Amino acid sequence: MSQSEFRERLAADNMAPLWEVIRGLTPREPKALVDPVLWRAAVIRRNMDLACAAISAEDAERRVLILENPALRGRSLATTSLYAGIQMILPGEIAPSHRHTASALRLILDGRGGFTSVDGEKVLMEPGDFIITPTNVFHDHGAEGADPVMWLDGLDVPVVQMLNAGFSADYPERRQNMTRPLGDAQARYASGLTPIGYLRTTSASPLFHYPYSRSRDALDVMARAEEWHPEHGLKVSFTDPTTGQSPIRSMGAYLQLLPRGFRGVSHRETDGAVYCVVEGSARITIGETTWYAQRHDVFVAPGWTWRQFEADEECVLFSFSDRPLQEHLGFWRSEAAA
Ligand code: GTQ
Repeated sequence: MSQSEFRERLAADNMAPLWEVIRGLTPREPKALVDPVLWRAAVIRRNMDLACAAISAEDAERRVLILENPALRGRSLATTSLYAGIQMILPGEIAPSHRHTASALRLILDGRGGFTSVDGEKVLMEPGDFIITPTNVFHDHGAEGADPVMWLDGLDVPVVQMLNAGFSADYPERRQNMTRPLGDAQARYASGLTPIGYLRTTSASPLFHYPYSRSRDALDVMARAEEWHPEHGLKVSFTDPTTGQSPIRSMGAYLQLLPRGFRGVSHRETDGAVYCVVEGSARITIGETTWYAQRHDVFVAPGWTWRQFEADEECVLFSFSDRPLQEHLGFWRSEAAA
C-alpha cells in the first residue's frame, strides 16, 4: 500500500498517525502562543467613554470592552486560558442580575458609590478592591453615587469553553433580593472568627470582597520586615480564609509591592498573567518587550516568557492567572534567570 493510500485509508476510518504530530501533542516546552500586550489607561478610558455613548449597561447586559490578545484576535481572549475586560457603569445604571458557569474576579479601578451583589449580599466597591463572583451565583452591579464606576474583569471563560461545561441564566428581576446584611461575609470570614459548625456547601469562597484599605495596610506592614523576594518584591495571593486556597479554583489573584529602587531578577512561570498597575509605576520587561507601565495600565505576561520588574518609585501591581489550576494538576513550574 502506498503512503497516500495508507493516509486515505486512515482518514476514511477516522484515524491518524501519532508520529507526525507527537511533538505538537507533547512539546519539549510551552510555545509562545500569545503576545505580550499593554493597554494604556488613557486608551482604555477613552474607548470606555465611547462605549458609554454607544450603549447602556442594561442594553449591553454588561458594558465591557474585551482586552483581546492580538495573537488571538476575534477569540475574546487575553491568554489561551484567561479572559479580561474593562467594565463601566454610569451613575444610576444597573448591570442586570445573571449567573453563569464562568467565575469572575474584579479589580476596581475608578469611581465611588459602585456596588456588586453576589448571591444575596451586596458589597460597596472602592478603588483597589478585589471582588469575586464565583461559579453559578447570581450577581449584579450598579453605580449609586455620582461617579462612573470602572473595573477590570477576569474570567475563566476559556477553561469553561474548553470543557464545554457552561450554563447561564438571568435573574427574574434586574436586581436580586438581598438575603444578608451589608458586611456579613466580611464579619463572618475576614475577622479571624469563623462561625462554629461552618460547613462549606459550594466550591466558592464565602468571602468575596477584599477591600483595598485592608490589603494595602497589610502590604505596608509586611514590607517593614524588608524581606524582598528577588523576583517578585513582596507578592501575596488573595485567599479564601476557610481553606487557605485561592477563592476561585481556576484562577489566582495577587498583589505585589515593588519597593523604590527594586531591580527584580528575570524569571518565567508556566502561568501567563494579566497585570494592572494599582499604584506608582514600573519598568516591565516581557521577553524582548519593555514598557514603562503607569497607574491603571493593563498588560499581559505570556506564560513561560521571561519577565522582569524594576521600579524607581514604590509600585503596587495586581495580577491574575490560572496558577491554582496548574498547581492542582501538577503542571506549574517556574525558573529564575541565573
Ligand atoms: O460582570 O457578569 O467581563 O458576565 C464578561 C461577562 C463581565 C459580569 C464580563 C460577564 C461579566
